[in-house]
Amino acid sequence: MERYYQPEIECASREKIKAIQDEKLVRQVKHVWDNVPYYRKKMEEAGITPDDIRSSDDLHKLPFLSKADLREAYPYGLVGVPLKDCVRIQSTSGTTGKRVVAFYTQHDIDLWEECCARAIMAAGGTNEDVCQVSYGYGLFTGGPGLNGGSHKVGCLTIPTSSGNTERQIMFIRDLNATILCCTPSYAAYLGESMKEMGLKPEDIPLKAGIFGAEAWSEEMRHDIENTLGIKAYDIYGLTELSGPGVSFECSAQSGMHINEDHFIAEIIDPESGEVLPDGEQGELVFTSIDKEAFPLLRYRTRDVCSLSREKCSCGRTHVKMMKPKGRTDDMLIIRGVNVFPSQIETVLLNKGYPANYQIVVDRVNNTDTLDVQVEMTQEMFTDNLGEITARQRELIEGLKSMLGIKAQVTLVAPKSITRSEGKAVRVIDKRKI
Ligand code: DLL
Repeated sequence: MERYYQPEIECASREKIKAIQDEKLVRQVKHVWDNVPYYRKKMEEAGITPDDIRSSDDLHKLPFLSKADLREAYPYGLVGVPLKDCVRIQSTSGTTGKRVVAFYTQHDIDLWEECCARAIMAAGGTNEDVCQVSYGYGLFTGGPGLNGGSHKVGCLTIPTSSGNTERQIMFIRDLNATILCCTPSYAAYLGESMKEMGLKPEDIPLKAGIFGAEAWSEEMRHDIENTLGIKAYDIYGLTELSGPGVSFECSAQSGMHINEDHFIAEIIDPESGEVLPDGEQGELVFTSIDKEAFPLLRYRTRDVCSLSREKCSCGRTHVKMMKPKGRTDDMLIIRGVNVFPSQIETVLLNKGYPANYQIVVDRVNNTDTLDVQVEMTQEMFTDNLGEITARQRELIEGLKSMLGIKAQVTLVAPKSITRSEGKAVRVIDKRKI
């Protein structure tokens, strides 16, 4: 078990981390040049060869890869090893266009599960723990990734997958689950259901949760921690790079350490592609320096966040990414103003509403409209119109000062917004543009 807290790597000096990255990057670029004609062509078009990449300082010379490239190269165009050496595929839940299909060798699976094992250990997990994995299993990477990590740590693993909320709660209680892995929106839903069953935080054996796969606010973290009586840790990842575990939170709960021995992170200006200094917000770009089957160089994630190299109280030295604010592609532009769903969530939760909301955007008479439908809690629920109007007005003002634009607010009855067992659908954009 101790193998998965690896201070010699996770707490290594910057020089050592850079040396690891330099060596692996040079090797990876050569591997891609030799085995992935799609990317070799991109390098040739950019006028570079593997000889131009002598260390991670040369990373910026490499061309970017985007989701459009992944679609164009679908399904095998970016695979870097013979198919007989691949043992698995996973795929994104994307609803538009072609799905992304990622390939893994056994080495890639081991590396991925090791990243998830590090995340579980950073959340305080040991082989004494019972870990319930309530992320979906199957093509989605959440279930398989955390399941593998949990095995590596030696936790007793309960592979419930998502759904069947009553059974989830029964297993947590009967089998004394101490760690819960699922999306934050599902964790909130489980908490709500437990409350309805009359369960208090002290009736639930859980001590930690490892929640990710979607953006969630600090306010939502506090709500989940209070309802379940746990510490809630963030975990980040994407199918293209393996799945969950690209980065994870530690005891400091302030940003996620990126597994820098496997991935090099950069932040770029999404418009110009220029690399931005630490601390500045922009689009996150990753280079996987260890993967064999699906080795992506400079992959643009579309996730918006910043990086921090400030000293962390946990002792880990790997760079931290701050909670992603959202994605460049789910950032809404409403009447010319950039709006992230997470900003709206912050306002709602700060005012005591649950994280059950939906954002409806439309265009009426050539003007964008923003309607935020928010569920009231049972305690707030009333048929007193004056009270509802006052509540709506308060939210409209809160949203105006956060976003700088006016939104409509509709308060709806408790439990009227569909709950999600996986990633929540927060935005309905009806504009035909
Ligand atoms: O969501 C992998 C995952 C599973 C991560 C379980 C964490 C836990 P995809 O379905 O390919 O993979 O979606 C990847 O989800 O680019 C982000 O936009 C978003 N995302 C993932 N984790 C977080 C997070 C999985 N902690 C896309 N915070 C990414 C914010 C997240 N967004």
